Amino acid sequence: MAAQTSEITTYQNYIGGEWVDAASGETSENRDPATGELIGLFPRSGAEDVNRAVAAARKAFDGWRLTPAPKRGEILYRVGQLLAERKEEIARALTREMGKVLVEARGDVQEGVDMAFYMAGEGRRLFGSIVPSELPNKAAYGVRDPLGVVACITPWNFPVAIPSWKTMAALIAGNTVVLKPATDTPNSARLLVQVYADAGLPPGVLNLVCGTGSEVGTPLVQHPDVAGISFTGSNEVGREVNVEAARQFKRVTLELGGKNAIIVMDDADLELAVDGIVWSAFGTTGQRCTAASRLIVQKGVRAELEQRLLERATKLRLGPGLEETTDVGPLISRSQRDRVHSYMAVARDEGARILTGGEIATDGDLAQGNFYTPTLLGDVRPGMRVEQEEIFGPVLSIIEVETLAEAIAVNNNTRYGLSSSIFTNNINAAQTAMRDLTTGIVYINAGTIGAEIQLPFGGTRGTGNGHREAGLGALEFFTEWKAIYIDYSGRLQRAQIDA
Ligand code: UN1
Repeated sequence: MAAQTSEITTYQNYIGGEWVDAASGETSENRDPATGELIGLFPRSGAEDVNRAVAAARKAFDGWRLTPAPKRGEILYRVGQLLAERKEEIARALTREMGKVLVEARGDVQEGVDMAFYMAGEGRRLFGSIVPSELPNKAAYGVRDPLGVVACITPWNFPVAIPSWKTMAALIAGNTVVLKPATDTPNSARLLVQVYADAGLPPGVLNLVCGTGSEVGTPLVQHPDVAGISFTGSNEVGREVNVEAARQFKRVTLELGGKNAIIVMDDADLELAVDGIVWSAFGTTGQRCTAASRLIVQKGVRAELEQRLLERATKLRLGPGLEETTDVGPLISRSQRDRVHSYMAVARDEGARILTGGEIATDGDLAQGNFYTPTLLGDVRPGMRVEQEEIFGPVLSIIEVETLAEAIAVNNNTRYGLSSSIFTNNINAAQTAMRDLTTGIVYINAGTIGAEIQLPFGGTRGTGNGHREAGLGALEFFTEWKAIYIDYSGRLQRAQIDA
């Protein structure tokens, strides 16, 4: 599975139940975003590896499809147990590779555990539908069939949770899988795949191919034997995936980010709101699709809330996620850090004010990593780029509004629609918000992050293409309905024609 030279470990793909090098023998470096240290070398795979993985998944499909779903579920239960046992070890590796603070990395793995148990239970349900026939002595029911071989293309910000969401839902439904993890986080995916292998998943049912989007993702999406694609990542790449897949009428689910807002009304519990805002805006260094990057605040409490946030934001401690004292870890990469920073000039040009932060953090050891100071932007108005574009960093834009109706309109007016929240103690305002906020997820008196796996996850508008992950929504995506009619009358009965 891994070859160790003096210090550098070289890791492999997992195809047909075996750990193997990329066909080309090439590798790419994987570095710790907090320290710049080399974690290991991972396969730089290409079309040849994709072909092998898809062939292995195709070969395994009939065996897996015909394995009773409760038995598939038993393997997922073991996956859940092993993930729970290895939680600390995997969380540490995840933090080292992705940067999020350890307490959040544990949550990331826990989300995999939760999904394993949830989907394992679905192995004894996978409900279809039984309906009466319009004709006598005839039965009618609908069952769920797997799609076949599916591709799961996953991002770096939830390197265990999101591969778990996708693969577990796909597998319980009887699909076989090729998993392509983000180039920045192959190690977390490798550890997850090892858990599957140790839990007894048959060879070829789940395959891991590491590499870039253009070298692995594209041939995977284009492969004629891949029936469905579940993709989480950027808007731009999601569009390409969708267009490519459309050429072959493939089913695609896309999760492409957000520009999520927290609304705070004059009557809100401000202390609670501050906790929710800091957690949602700066947790995971703002690198969640669900992160709050806008605060829409009613006029009466704007100044006070801003002041309280300023106090909290300036106290946040930057550092490696493995250190207990760290509140905010690094950004994933230099290029991401620079991209976040480029928004400061944009903000200034448009007339926003940097209340705190707005700088690349370079004090002492921070210079080795990709750290960015938690940033509050004041005087932001609807329509500004910092109010509309996903920044994916620790940057919160503060927008003042007069009324609930205005707050809801500002929230809804972006190209994304993933998560939103409102802090209020007015039941009518909360009820109105639940009805009128047009995001896929809505929170009352909580921040925008922290969705639980038993409900559908996803959003409206540019956040996706209408599908949902997690909960039962995931099974809708990973199964094909088959309607079955059984005529036991012994004669020809014509629907719609015979009385
Ligand atoms: C993501 O950022 O893509 O709701 C996933 C949350 C997490 C999942 C986020 N449970 O914040």
